[in-house]
Amino acid sequence: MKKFPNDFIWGIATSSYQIEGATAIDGKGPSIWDAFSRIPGKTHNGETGEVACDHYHRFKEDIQLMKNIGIKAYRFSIAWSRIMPTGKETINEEGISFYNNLIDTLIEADITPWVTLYHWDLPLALQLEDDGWLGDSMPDYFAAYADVCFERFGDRVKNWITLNEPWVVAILGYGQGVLAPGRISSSEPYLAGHYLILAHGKAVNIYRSKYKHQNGLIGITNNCDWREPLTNSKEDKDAAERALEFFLAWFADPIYKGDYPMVMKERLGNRLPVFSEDEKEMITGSSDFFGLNHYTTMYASNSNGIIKEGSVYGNGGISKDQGVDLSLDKNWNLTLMQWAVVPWGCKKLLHWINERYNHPNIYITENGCAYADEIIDGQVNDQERLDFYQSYLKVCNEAINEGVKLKGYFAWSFMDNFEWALGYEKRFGLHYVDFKTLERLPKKSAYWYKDAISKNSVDF
Ligand code: PNW
Repeated sequence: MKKFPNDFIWGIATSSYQIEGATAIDGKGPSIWDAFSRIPGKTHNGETGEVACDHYHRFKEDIQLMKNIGIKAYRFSIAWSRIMPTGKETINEEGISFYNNLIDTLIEADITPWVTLYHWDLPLALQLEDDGWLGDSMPDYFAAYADVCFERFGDRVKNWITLNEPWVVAILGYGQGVLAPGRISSSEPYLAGHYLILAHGKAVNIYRSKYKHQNGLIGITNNCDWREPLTNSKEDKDAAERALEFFLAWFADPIYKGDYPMVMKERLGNRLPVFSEDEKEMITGSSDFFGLNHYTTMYASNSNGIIKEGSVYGNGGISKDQGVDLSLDKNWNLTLMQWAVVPWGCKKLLHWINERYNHPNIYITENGCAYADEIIDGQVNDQERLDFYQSYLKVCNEAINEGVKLKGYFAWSFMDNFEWALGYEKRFGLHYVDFKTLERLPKKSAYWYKDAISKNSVDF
């Protein structure tokens, strides 16, 4: 019972802007994150991803570290502007070579590449020329970029994720303005979300029609926290359900059922765009698996829109639109992100997805935690992170035994990296990075993860 299925995928994840560095060499064009992070006040201490972990130059060493802990799958993202400097047409062969070398080195190390096409680093030219995700031409530009990736890398890459967390792009990038491009609006998130879904749909359409012979899988990764009703009242139960619909069903319903949840249509009126019949047909069933990034849980109660934040990012979405108040239990342990450690919330969310979307294959494409790690006597004794992984993987194991088709798990993250607006202070890695020398050091949790992988179990 405590073992994972034999084909369970044990992975680890990163993203391009958070680790690569080398932001302006070998022909790479600027992205919105290069621009945004240079605006004074937008990131912690003015930090940027200019050097980050310098993975661009150290990827071989990094793959060796992955190999050392027995990682079977590595999820990374492609920096769109590294291979298409303006986001359109012109291809930068030096950028293509970098990802070719990365992919080849992974395969030699017996590590399966899982490639995310878009993890937030939009080519700056597309922001300036086409209004970024508010532009109606974006789905076509994204699909054309995806086409280049399938053509150049698809002979070796068999697992594709179109978009990472469209909710974050829409809400934090276009609603709260805390992430690039930094816009603040109560209607733009829903427009951006709409074009993100269509972009995903178009890319999948190209993959399935033009690259069928590559025999790969393609899907999308959405993020969602669990929302637990604060009380047993019908109002609070409805509020928790509504919060999950505004969070996850916003993106997953169109992809699994062809349209936005009714509650969003009712509450948002004309701020929520409408899919045409052709678009509905294109997006329905457009994900081969359910990619889920999950970090935390909050209580939800019915409200008239008073915003109580429980997170450094404000992961509530637009509270007024939902009529939901969020809160934390004071007994819950918090990570450095102020995200509560609530493993049972993860299990409830897995069951919610299993039921609402008709038992899809699920991959947790991110789960992890930030703590203030320090090197003491040459070691990082991150017991809290180890406990976090053990407790979350334990409920994953239980969910599998209860019938949830959870097929794999990717720890966030392989190494400490640039945590967006929060800079380098929030350490999520299984490997410690000294951002002065760029030396990497496996933490205690990395050795634990290695054991879990080798025993295919978390109870030992
Ligand atoms: C994810 N929220 O971001 C991203 O995919 C990673 O790039 C990031 O490093 C990691 O999680 C940790 O933050 C999120 O507010 C950002 O709910 C914000 C939220 C969720 C995920």
